[in-house]
Amino acid sequence: MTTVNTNNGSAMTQQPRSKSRRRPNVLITGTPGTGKTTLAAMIVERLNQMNSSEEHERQDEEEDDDNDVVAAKHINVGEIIRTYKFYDGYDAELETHILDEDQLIDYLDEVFVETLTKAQLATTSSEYDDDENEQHENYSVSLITDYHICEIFPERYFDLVLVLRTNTEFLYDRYIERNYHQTPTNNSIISGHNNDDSNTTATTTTITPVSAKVTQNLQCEIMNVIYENARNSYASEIVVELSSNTIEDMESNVERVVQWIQLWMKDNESVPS
Ligand code: DAT
Repeated sequence: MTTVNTNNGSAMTQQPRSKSRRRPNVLITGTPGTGKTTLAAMIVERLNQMNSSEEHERQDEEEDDDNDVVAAKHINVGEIIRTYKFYDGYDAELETHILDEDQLIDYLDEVFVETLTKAQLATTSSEYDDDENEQHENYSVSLITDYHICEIFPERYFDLVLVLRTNTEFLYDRYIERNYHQTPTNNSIISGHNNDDSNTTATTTTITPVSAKVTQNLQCEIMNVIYENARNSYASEIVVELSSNTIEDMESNVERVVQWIQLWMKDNESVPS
């Protein structure tokens, strides 16, 4: 069993091979703003860069045509929901759409099943000619999925579930940068209004209003909501918390996840499916 230590002292432990996957799938979850999308994109970029260099070395040796093989894909669930409008109403108080889970899972099932099926086809090489095999090889990818709700996905999708954790002071600053605090002007808190009869000059100080969404997200992080949901939805051995407060944390998380994926592949390559 292989273990990679994380930046908060916990460990990412190697689990037995999942079905016929040749590369592991990872879910990155956590409260909005903890860095899921950024981390997922960085992991995918790193894996594809590494894979591309290995491929070029191999092709140089074989004097083969240029043919980059993708090792990982980013499944940005929020973007998919927005693109295909998987909505089931709108919550005005939280200023957010309500997710249509059924439509989303139907869509993702196709992505995950198609990926697995094509990877399986690639392993039964005798049935296919070389060109076709090469195409199927392309589908032996790690799907790096990011979303703030983790309990809606079938367990079988993932080999590792990472829960990003961020101290609320960092999180609050990120929300301010994202303009999450902006609410209609009638919600603004105005103080220090100084107005007298002889002079119409007034001084006003506007205090940044905190929207319901910011409050809810900060509470969610304080109460460990997403970590608890992840622990209740997946085998506890595959759920790992990662600190995501600083750029250094982000870089070390990329390294550790990439290292974990490489070890997973090494440990599983000789195991029959
Ligand atoms: P999420 O996908 O969890 O909503 P994000 O990836 O969009 O979060 O990141 C939100 C912002 O925070 C974005 O401007 C990048 C920044 N950020 C993410 N992770 C960080 C980290 N570990 N340290 C500093 N900034 C980070």
